Amino acid sequence: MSDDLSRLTSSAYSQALEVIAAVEPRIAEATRAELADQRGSLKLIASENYASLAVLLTMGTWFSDKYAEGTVGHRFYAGCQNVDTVESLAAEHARELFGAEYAYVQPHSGIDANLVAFWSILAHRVESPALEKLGAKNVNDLSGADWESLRAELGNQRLLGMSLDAGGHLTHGFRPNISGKMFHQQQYGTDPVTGLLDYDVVAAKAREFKPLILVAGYSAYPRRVNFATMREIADEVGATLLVDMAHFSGLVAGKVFTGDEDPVPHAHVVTSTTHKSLRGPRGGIVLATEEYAPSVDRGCPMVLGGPLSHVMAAKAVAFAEARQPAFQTYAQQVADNAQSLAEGFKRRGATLVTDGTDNHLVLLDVSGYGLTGRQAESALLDAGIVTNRNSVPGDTNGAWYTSGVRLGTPALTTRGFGHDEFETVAELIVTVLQNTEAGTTKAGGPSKASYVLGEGVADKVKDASAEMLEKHPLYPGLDLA
Ligand code: DSN
Repeated sequence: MSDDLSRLTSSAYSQALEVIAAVEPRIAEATRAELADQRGSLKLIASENYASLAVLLTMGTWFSDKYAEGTVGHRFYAGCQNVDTVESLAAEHARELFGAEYAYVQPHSGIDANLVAFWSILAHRVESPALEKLGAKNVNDLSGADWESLRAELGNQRLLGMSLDAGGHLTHGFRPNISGKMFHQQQYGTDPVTGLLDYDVVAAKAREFKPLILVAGYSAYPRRVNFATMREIADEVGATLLVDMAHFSGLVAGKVFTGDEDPVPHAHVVTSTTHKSLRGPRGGIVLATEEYAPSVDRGCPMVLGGPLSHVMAAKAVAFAEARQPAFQTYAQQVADNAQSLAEGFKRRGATLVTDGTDNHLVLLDVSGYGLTGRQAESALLDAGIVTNRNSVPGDTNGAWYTSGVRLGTPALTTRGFGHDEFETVAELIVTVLQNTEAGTTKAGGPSKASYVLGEGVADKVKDASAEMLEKHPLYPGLDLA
């Protein structure tokens, strides 16, 4: 951004915050504080990033005020001509970016995108054939008995996905999530020794369970997936392959994952968030083949509330950014930096799930330091390092305390961190963990939450981070002082 534009943007933000402060000063204050916190800490949450100012600014407009349930040219409200422009453009950019036959840009989040995908697959694979058999045009034409039998059939389908502790997402059939309640679900894990996906085991499970939907994709698996093989497995058992690429869509867009590692040519339906490695606004998308397009298109109002038109506009801006060659350089750097981080840990004797990474994230098993994930996460936060605790395969500490910490490189790569900085990040994290001890409960027993961080460690680590953070400022030129 040129100096002139930076000055204008700073001034625009300062004035906008004054407008907000005139109504609710505490929100203006929290907004300033959030920028200061994000600027002053090492953000290593694998699912977070920093969207560009163009993306952020696009979200703050009057498109927020418009209702537009339905689809382009087919709305349940009048006056949607400008929303149509926005939605068409966002979908066009998404199709071009990912080489997809069809793109649906309305989902408000990744969970919403997965719900749209589930119901579109159910509509296409179960509802439509049932209606055809009964000679009905839509469900309203069905008699009470036929409707009840269709409802029972819709509720009797099977889904096979990756288990949460192996790195799958809670929407991939985890029992406490709606996906685990909507479907008869089973899950596949990873090899107990290597921590890697074993496609023969997935295939054997699929043959035995015969799912309607095979879900591939992950939130905390530090490796790439062969989607061509997953499609072969799906085809063999008659399943629809749904890939949730929420975490790694930036690496797909940036052409780091190509061929068998690119889900789009292999899956029937692909879902994603738009704010993680893809670096757009918070939201979701669904990509699909022409075959599934009509049922995905029914996402709103079947599953979703009215589209967030201001966010769809920001998606269009973010996708336009991701179509630039610079995004490919960024995505490659995200993967290279994850390698540097993993190597830095390994040299310092840390234990990594799967012994490394080949995507954007590293899953550190902290049990060797005598800590739970929760204790490690809290101690790191004290030292200005923002991470999230995460289960590791076979975790005995459960999903609340966990035994791991998940670390991702997308955000700090956006700030310009490279190999040397991630080497230092590994060093700082290991320093914190080596200097943290598990605490005790009030009654004096072992605690999974409390911890004691060695004196002076947090300040030492913060000083070392400050040097790197100052060298790679967040939103350089944006001065809100
Ligand atoms: N919250 C996202 C993540 O951190 O992976 C997924 O729900």
